[in-house]
Order: sequence, then C-alpha cells, then structure tokens
Amino acid sequence: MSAKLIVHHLFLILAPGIFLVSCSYQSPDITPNNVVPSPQQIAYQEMELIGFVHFTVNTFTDKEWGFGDESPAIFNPGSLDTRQWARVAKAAGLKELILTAKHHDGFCLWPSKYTEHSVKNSPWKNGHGDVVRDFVDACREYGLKVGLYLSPWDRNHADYGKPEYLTYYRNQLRELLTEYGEISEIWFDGANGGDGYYGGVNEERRIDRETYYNWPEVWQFVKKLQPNVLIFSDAGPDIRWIGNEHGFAGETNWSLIDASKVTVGAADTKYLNSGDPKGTSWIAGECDVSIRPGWFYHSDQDDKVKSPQELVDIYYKSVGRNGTFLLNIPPDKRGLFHENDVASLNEFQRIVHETFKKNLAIGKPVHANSLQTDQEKFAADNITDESLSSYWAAGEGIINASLEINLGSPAIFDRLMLQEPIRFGQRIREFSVKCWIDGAWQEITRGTTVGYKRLLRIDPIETNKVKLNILDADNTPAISNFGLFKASEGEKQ
Ligand code: FUL
Repeated sequence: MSAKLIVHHLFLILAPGIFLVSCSYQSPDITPNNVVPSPQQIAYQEMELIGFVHFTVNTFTDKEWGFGDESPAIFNPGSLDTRQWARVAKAAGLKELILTAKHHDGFCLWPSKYTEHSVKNSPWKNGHGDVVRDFVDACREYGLKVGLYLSPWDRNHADYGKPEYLTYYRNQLRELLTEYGEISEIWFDGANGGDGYYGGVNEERRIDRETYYNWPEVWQFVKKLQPNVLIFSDAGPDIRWIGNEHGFAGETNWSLIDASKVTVGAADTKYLNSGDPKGTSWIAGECDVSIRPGWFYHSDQDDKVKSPQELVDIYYKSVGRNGTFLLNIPPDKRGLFHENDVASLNEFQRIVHETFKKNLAIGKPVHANSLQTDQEKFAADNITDESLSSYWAAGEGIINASLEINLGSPAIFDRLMLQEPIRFGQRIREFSVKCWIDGAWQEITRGTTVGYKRLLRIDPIETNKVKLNILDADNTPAISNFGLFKASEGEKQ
C-alpha cells in the first residue's frame, strides 16, 4: 500500500471520531467563585415571590402572640378552604406557600401525636381535621411548593426551656417532615423565651439562644429527613432573614454571609440586611412582610391592607435587590383570604406583569469592550437573548468592562434590570448606566450589588443607546440578562 493510501485509510478510520469529538466539545464556563449556590438555592431565588400564611388560635382571639393557654375549642373556621389560598396565590404569581404549622402559642394545626394542644381537640371537622394536610394537598394541586413554620418557642408546653422539650420539638419536626411529602422550605423563627402558660405554671422562661436548641444538630436532623429542604433562620444554613419585617433588602445585598457571626434570635440585623462579600456561605436573604399591619388576621385591620402600589414598592426593594419577597396573607376567621387582601394582591400581580412583560432590549445587538474569548458562549448579545442560562463574561482578570446596547430607534423606559449568572457566584460590586443623550453619554443611574436580580427605578429616558459599565467586581464580571422596561401606569396610582 502506498503511503498516500495508508494516510487515506487512516483518515477514514479516524474521521468519525474527530467529528464526534469536535461536535461534543463544549467550551468551559468561567471559573466559579469559591462560594456558589446549590441547585436548590438557585431554584429558590428564581421563584422570587413566596406567600406566608399565619393562621392559628390567634385568628380567633385577635392576638399576635397567643399566651399558650387558649382552648383548642376556639379554633373553628366556618369555611376553611386551603384551595382558595392556593388558587389566589397561584393567580398572584406566588410560587410557594409557607404555613404556620405551630406558632408561639404551641397550638398545632395538625393532629400531632405528641400533644393534646391541636386541631384534634377542636370542633373544626369534629376533631378529625388536619390543616397541614389540606394545605399541602392544595399547594400540590396548584403547583406550588410547600413550606412549613414550626415555632421553636412554645408558650404552651410544660417542658419548654428544659431538655425534654427538645425531644418534643424534634418529634414534631419528624412528623411534619415525614408525613406530608416533599417540603421545600422550613422556617425557624428567632423569637424565643419569655412569659407563657407553660403547662399551667404561668411564668417567665429564658433560654440560652446560643446553646439551647443546638441548631447545627437540628439542621442535620432535618436534612436527614428531607435532603432537599431549604432551611431558613437568621443564620441559614440555606436562606437567611433579611433583618427587618418590612420586606426591604439592603441597597447592597450579597447572598453571602459568615454564618458563624450570626446567633439565631440575636442577630446583627444590619449584617443580615446587606450580606457580606467575604461571606463563607451562600445564604440568600428572604424579605418577609405582612400585607396587613399584623401577621395574624384582625378585622379592625380590614381597611389597613397594603395597597397594590405599596406591594410593588416592596417588590422593587426585595426581588429588585437580590432578595425573595415573602408576603404574608393571613386567613380570616372563616378560614379564607379576605376579599381586600385578594383584591390588592391581584392588582399587584397585574401591575408587575404589565411593567415587565415587554423588555425593550430583547434581541438588540450588544457590543462589549471585553470578552472572555471570542466564542459565542460569552458573546455580549447573550445579555439580550432573554435566557437566564446564557451569559456574557469579561476577559479573564478584567474587572472594568462596558457593554453597549444599540436599541436602533429611540425608546422610552424608566425601569432597568440586571442579572448575574449566580451559579458562578455573586461578583459585581458597582456599576453605572449611561445613555446617549444630545450627542453625549450621560450617566443616568448607579448601583452596587446585582446578584440574581437588580431592578432600578429612574425617571423616563428616551434614547437609542445604553451603556452598562461594570466599575468594580470581586471576580471577572458576568451578566446573564439586561432589561429596559416602561412602568405600568398602575405603579403610580
Ligand atoms: C416573628 C414572630 O414573632 C411573628 O409573630 C411572625 O411569625 C414573624 C414572621 O416572625 O419573629
């Protein structure tokens, strides 16, 4: 065989392999930060909106914190309908609901076998009801994730403050985490210790917040029962409290903290509000707030329901600042979300939908002054392709970079959106946005952190070119989405 023929034969043998290798070759992503979110934490932030449902004996006694001496006989909602909760939540764009299975009064919304202080001794459904069961069934029917709140502080239990109570608490956790299917989030509240009924002794009990519950052990126990559950507390380990009950994340908000600096129930709220760029764990902030002044339903607050515009403002200060918006809607004595709450929630959803339905930057060409490589994978146009998974990244080691979005013809907008591909960590520390106005670049706004999502409200601008400047970052900056929107008229009413 001639040498030429051998080469030819060799080519025929190797070519399919070469072809296969080149087809399956995927250029590598940017190098991730040391601290990145888990897939569950990414999915959690993408939900954006979550509902809280505070419901218990307090609903019937008109209190915020039950003392623990309430008779189960008072729990008797005439038309409890968990499907109405789920239906309303779904229509409002909420992705998960969290129910107070037990609040500080110790009354259990499920027939726990470890206490008599529960629905099993209530007239509701002749003691055969289970609100937790009805709740999880309704959530699943409407495609909502399920979260549960089990108050560590229990003003009813005789053993609260003693080691015996910890066994009781874990037994209840086991019931909730093994008998109701998949639970996506479990909420550990920080309020702890004080006066209470405590089995009839009516006294004040204090616990050592640092040691009493042995949180690391409780969290391990929880993860053993439900490996995918996300645990909320002041200190995480998966989701942290944002440090206030107004639903406001800090203007600067890192999804990282150093959890060893945080004591559950005695946290530095400023620290929680802004997170920590040097944080050692990914623990994003959850922004909780009630649609009414109280967490529980009180008829004298029927006219104090937050307006749709107030809810929209909170949306910008929570979701728009890299947080999740956890909005409480307390069922009334009937066991239903009140008409006023539903009306406000629906209008809130309509406004948000209207504002963000049309991104004026979609499909527009983008030019970057720095690219990771010339590969399509990192192309500047990826920030206007509407996909969260594609992204632009600056060249390795480059921090200052700018992206110019060419809108073609002049457009008017007053809302901006930036998103980082957080699966590689949170990076951007500071950015500015300039617009081409009267033949020159003029700065129209500036911001600090971005994270999963950053929304900015500005006065309406008309321009055909927008420039995003990354001014400071912890690592090579990357952007997955950029958006320009015109606010719904409903935002202003
Ligand atoms: C607080 C509790 O004391 C309130 O009653 C409410 O449940 C809120 C969400 O958390 O710490």
